[in-house]
Amino acid sequence: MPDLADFGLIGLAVMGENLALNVESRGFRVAVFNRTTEKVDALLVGRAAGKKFIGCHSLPELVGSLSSPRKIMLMVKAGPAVDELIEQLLPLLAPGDILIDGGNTHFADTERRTKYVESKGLLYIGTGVSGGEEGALKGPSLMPGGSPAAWPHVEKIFKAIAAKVGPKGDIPCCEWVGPRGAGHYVKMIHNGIEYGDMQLICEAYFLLHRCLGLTSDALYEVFDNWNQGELDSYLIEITRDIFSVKDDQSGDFLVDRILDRAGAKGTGKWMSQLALDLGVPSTLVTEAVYARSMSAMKDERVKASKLLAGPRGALDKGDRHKFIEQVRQALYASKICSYAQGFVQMRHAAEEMQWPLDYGRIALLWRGGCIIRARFLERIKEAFDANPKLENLLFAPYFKDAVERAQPAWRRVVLAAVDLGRPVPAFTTALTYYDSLREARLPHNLLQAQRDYFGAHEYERTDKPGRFHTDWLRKRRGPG
Ligand code: 2AM
Repeated sequence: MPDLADFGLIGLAVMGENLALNVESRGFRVAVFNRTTEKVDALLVGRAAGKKFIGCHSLPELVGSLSSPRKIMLMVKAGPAVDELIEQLLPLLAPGDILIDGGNTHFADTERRTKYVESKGLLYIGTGVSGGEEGALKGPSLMPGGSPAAWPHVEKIFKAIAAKVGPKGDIPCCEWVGPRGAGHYVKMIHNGIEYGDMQLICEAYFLLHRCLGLTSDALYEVFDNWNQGELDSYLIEITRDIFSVKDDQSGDFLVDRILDRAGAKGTGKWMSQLALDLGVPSTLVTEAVYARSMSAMKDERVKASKLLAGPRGALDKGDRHKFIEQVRQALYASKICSYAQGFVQMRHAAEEMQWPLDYGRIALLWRGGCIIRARFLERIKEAFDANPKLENLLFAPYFKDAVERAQPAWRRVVLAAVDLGRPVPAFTTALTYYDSLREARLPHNLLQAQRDYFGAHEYERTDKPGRFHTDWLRKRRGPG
């Protein structure tokens, strides 16, 4: 039956609609459904007019218009809507059919749903989709995980719609990530790294703007310059562009008119919560989430700015070029620590969840399409190619050398910020991470003594194996 569709898509909000148009544009016939069916009709007479679309007004109609095995992608609000749709679809589908969730889903839900859908004889994919509205339409980064048997059936379509990179522009930013929730976990790490990158860029801006007095015109030049070198990335590029946009009404630079109160949709928080659960220090994403929380406390900050004393310094303009270069280096070194933390968290999660992840290939998935796309991701791939068991990116020669080179400038910038009373939580926590990692002996010998003193938690010794308890009260020096 030549008229059956190759791919079904449910949920025609902006991301879903753009993704459906993307699939169709690569030569596939697409069947679409949306709960509010007016959206289906609007799409069919609008952007999809004259294209290979089948508009459906019910789930049975959608299922009936798909070739076998059916591939149905859900682009609906993450959470109960996905479970509801799975329940409605299961009785309509046949063994071997494939359900795909492309939403911003918590990985644990995808773990559970993969097992559930497989228990019903069907296949399931939870895929990260990054790149926003434009990425969805022109080529996102795709991070699919779930039932391995589903992959050969969707690989062609997924790779066709994904962003392409490489010298010939033919390498798709899409590879099978791993079983069950692995794809959504990797997408969450991507988003957490994005939080860190954005916070680091904001701290660089803050220092240059507030301490050095650079205006948007000058900041445009600085970011344009940074984008030519090792910081070359989408986020640096759009930051540069932001500094060129004026407010229509006032004629001022628009960024200066924007309220400094940030929102968040929650994936950064998930990464931070899961890092705590795993016991791994993903401090950059955590500081980035807290920094957004601080930003949201606008009223308290305005009050405190009049109440609490402290330096509010500026830098000597004479050192301008030197300071700009120091901030660039601090940003690069901090960014490396942030990615190191993200990959460490992924490795620990993969061990716990028993996902065989290929970290080099994951880095390549982020080279195009997505928000953190950057030149330096190739270096991460090379580091994992050289040592697939790499414990920390900072141990790879390229990153070790880069951070060592940037280190004097990085320390100067953190010192300057502390001195001038300007908060740079991500720069600071990155440096603390680096210094903690370098410390073969931390002060937690004392902490273990404290825990044993008040709670008999026992301690280990440096000179012999076993667990020990001391009666600290009896042995301590008496008062006076
Ligand atoms: P709607 O247009 O009918 O609201 C983003 O919210 C997308 O998810 C929209 O396409 C929305 O459909 C869809 N959506 C949200 N909750 C849903 C549910 N419980 N069942 C089906 N679609 C849902």
